[in-house]
Amino acid sequence: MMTPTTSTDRVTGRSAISSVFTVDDLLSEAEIGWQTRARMFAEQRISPTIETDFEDRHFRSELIAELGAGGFLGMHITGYGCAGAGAVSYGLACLELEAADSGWRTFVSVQGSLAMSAIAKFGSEDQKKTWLPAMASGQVVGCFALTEPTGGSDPAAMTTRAERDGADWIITGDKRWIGLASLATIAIVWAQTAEGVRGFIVPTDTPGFSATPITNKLAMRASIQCDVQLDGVRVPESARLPLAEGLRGPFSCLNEARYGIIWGVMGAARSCLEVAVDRAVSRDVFGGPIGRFQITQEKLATMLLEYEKGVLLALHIGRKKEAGTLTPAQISVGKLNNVREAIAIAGQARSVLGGDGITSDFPVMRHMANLEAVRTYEGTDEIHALVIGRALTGLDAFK
Ligand code: TGC
Repeated sequence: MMTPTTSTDRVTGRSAISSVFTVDDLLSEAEIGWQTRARMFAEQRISPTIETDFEDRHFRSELIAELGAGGFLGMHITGYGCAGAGAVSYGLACLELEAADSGWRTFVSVQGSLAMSAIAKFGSEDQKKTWLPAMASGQVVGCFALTEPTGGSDPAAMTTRAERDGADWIITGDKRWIGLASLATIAIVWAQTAEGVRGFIVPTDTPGFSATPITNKLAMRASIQCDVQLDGVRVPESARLPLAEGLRGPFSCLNEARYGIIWGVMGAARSCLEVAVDRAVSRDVFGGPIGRFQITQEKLATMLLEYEKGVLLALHIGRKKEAGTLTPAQISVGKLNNVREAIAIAGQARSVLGGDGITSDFPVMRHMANLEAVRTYEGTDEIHALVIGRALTGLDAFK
């Protein structure tokens, strides 16, 4: 039986942080319950081995069924075996998982926000019944094949094509950075067709489908990202997502994943801040704890400010999502700000730790590396800045 290691400091971590800042009083009991369960899972099942998993490039797939049993896979989807939790509950779970490692929050994002959301939003009733319950339990893993090797920022330029051949479709093309593809049972593949972009549920054992893990990553080493080849992959019309028409389809799924990132990266930031506070009082320099120096305290205060603002921003965005009023530009505000500030917090934490900060004795360098990947996927800083710029000016500056 798992027991929580803390009972009163759910969002903010240790008491030194929560004594300055807590948002628990803005959360419901149900939300706190989801967060507590995610925290227990992260602390007890992910954290004990994460440094060696990261070092060894090892994704512990045996945890997938446990995440499913905990209700964390597609937890924001209602029906079809999914938990039907609110957006804030989902965000809090993302925060706790990413406090352990971005790779595990990414797994939950790819499975729930991308692959399962694509089916829930755009699938037929048959497709939902076939796939969603099995994906919610973790029995079936899905991946989301959108990005291509020439770059991920401009999906409108995708070269993967699906051509009609009688009652079937033949899909050909290359995808890159596709999370989980080598262990997935199905891939949601986005391809250009004569009628525009369409999505397909492709069983990964279909002849012509292959996935090769990218092994030379210096970030996200405890998770899997792949190159995918589709070489004349034949699927029936029943594999097409009937309600997905144009790029609005994959972009709607990216909105879901970007939302989870807004919360998740604050978990990585909290982990770094906790370590920095600990070391500020336990690491002696010039005859006493480094935390007695004003520069160190200024660093800790700056980290806390940005962490606190990031959590409040995530909560505000979460409430807007629950109200059904959240816009893509608001998601860009959250993703750009929170990833940027999480990276800054990790950098400040690293400096408080001195040379120890670059070792795996502490999680900080691992979080820093992971956050660089998170900064790049689901829309780079530059893309989100331009989405915000367009919302402010009405002018499109992408090309
Ligand atoms: P444009 O091409 O003109 O618009 C196409 C249609 O899409 C609509 N749209 C959106 N709909 C919902 N949510 C959004 N956020 C949307 N953004 C655009 C748009 O209204 C239009 O609809 P319609 O019906 O009029 O045709 O595109 P745009 O000018 O609106 O957007 C340009 C830009 C640069 C913002 C967009 O291309 C973009 O977001 N690029 C970044 C893509 C990105 O994030 N790629 C990384 C994905 S990460 C990944 O694939 C790996 S999966 C994770 C893993 O496996 O680990």
